[in-house]
Amino acid sequence: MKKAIVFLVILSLVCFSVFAEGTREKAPANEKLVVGFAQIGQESGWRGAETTSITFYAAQNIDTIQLHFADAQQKQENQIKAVRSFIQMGVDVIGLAPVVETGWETVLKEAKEAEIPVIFVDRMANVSDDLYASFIGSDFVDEGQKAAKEMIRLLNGKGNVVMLEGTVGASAAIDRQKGFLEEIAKAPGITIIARQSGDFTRSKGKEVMESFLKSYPQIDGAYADNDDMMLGAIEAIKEAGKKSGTQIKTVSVDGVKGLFEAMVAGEANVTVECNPLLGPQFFQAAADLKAGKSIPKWIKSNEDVYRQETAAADLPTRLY
Ligand code: GYE
Repeated sequence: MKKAIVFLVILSLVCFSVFAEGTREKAPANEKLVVGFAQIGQESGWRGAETTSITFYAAQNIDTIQLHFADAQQKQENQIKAVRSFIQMGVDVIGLAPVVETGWETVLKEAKEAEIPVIFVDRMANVSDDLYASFIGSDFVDEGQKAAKEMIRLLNGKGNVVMLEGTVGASAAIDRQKGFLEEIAKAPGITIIARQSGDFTRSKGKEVMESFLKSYPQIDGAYADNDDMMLGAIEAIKEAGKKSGTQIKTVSVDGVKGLFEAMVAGEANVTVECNPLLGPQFFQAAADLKAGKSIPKWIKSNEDVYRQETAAADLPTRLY
């Protein structure tokens, strides 16, 4: 609720900057960096942190940045519409967090024809190099590998593991699973007994875990492509009368505060960090592109692994 209010306040500041055009003293419109951002939705705490990072940065730099922000409610068709509207507006740069990897060629060719560079933020799309300027985000395969190493350690290389998977077709889900499965295969004593998508949300994570618990009497470990699904899964485990963090070990990705709280409570074991605070890097890259500078094709985030043992000390330092 508090997060939603903060988000609305920031959004209204950004909208104000858009609607206040012409009424305030400012640099001529063409001197401002005009950016369109096609966000996925509000499916997770991570996503909320990313949106706040972007809208807050724009609000803080209202004299030099004009942001048009669209929330696609997790639907690719809405993101495509948003990108098209940014092209029509003639923005300087488009930021796109592609909900899934495929299906972007047509709209990205339209952006290219209009000579508007596109930066992928946090998720990748499966397109040729000439259709995007840069990808700002994490190495998801590496995150999956780190998660698997933690799971192998927690289970001493032995046991039944279930996987709660992110949105089907999303790069963050596909690559984390790839890394996780590659690495977990190195522990022949571990069996993946079930895999299902919980669409990166807490409510679906809970539903998926409920069905796993009904079907499989012996689950030793649960891996989730994001913390929100794990938080839902933890509720399901508790309601089923089992103990997460001890009877069922947990490893998930993101590093949101809620998961640190669950670790402090002894109900979760590990989170692999994925940094959502991409606003500053995104606007810097957009400004560089507007200034005609070249930027790296992949601007990578630095990330850590956090365990239950240090969670209480780490929690106050967490920014999202
Ligand atoms: O891990 C998840 C979110 O694309 C990296 O999307 C992002 C993922 C993140 O919904 O929580």
